[in-house]
Amino acid sequence: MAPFHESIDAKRTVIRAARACRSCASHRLELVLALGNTPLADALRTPQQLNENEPVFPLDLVFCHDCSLVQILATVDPKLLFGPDYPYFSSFSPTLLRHSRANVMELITSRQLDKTSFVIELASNDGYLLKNYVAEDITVLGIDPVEPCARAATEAGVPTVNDFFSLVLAEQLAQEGKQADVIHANNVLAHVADTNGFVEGIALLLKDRGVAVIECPYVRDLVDQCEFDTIYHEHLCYFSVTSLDTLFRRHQLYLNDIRRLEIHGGSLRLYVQRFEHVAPAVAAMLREEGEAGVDKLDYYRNFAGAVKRLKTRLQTLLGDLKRQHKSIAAYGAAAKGATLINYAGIGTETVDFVVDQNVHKHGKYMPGQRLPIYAADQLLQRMPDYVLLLAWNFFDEIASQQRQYRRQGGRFIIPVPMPRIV
Ligand code: DWN
Repeated sequence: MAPFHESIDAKRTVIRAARACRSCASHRLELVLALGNTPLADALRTPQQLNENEPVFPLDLVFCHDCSLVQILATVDPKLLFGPDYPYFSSFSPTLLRHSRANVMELITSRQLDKTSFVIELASNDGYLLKNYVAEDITVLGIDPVEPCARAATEAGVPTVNDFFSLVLAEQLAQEGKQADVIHANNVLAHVADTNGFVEGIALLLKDRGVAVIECPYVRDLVDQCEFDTIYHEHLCYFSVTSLDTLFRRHQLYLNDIRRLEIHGGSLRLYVQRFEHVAPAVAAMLREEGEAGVDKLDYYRNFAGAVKRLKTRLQTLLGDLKRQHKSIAAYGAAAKGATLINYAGIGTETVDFVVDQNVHKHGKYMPGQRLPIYAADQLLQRMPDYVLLLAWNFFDEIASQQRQYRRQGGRFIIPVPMPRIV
């Protein structure tokens, strides 16, 4: 494994190490899981960077005793996390495209959106979701800080502001009269350094009867399914309904409806509005969380142990296969994959290469372990005996796509919630 080095500027790029809750500012934070000094999960290495120092940052998951928000302590500069080399383009996941289109079409019907409506998406990526509104002649505005994503969206016909969403930008848009009937914010609320400013900005940009439709990973799936690999520096918060409800009410926003989703290993879809009209589904989930103790530290006490057991089981499984002289590759140069391989120390001595359909990742190397990344067709070309599924959240899609690999005897290793061969 390539040496980790505390890069000379690492300290300057941690913009917040204070031990205060990101939501309620409480100092009553308790450690749940320490994953150690870890490279940035989406900071793929180019061939030229292989001999350079790779910045690593502490990855410590803590629980707030006052508002029950689970979060990491370090905040890495967003400009470093979501710079021009950020490799994640949503449109490379067909499952995500279908999921997003269904969400849009349902909202167009349920909210009777038409040519007079206005829809904003925060972290709109490459226009993967908003393009569905454009096709229905509904006016949209994307906001995304990653220049290549914003460019791809604009080229796809989705007007996009290339910037981070913030309270300042929200104030500017509101002054321009750009309040929205619908605001989408998928997999971004957990990513922002200024959690309260982000939510306040949503409140400012929503029309009185508008709705913010927000998707984020659900902390119960993280804990119950041992999805520790979804912990990385881009994900600052790990939300429960309890912590979300507290956060929104602080800004006179109300979690009026909710859905549990399978996407990304288990997520929540939140329907947030400026008036209170809470559906029974929200009350039920809040009650269930209270009964399960999600708002208490005890609920998280066994998580670290479960993660360590998963790591040992995976290391043993892979070690046994290597002792049998089996060849192993991996599928999905995913951010979660970087957490998994670096925490479990899975390097090129075990995994020969990773494949991915995202062309922007080809020819690069996974952070830390520096596994080479190739196009997905290399699985059939090279026929490894086993493939560690780093993008396990898309198993159905990938298994279907790789039917021929499996027909020819290839087997997948699914790492969570417990490593198993299928
Ligand atoms: O929050 C985030 C989640 C939503 O997406 C971001 N901060 C970063 C990113 O996390 P991730 O990289 O773990 O997400 P995915 O979408 O689980 O990554 C899947 C990877 O697998 C992508 O690189 C695309 C690739 N893929 C593929 O090669 N073939 C995906 C599918 C469905 C496929 O068929």
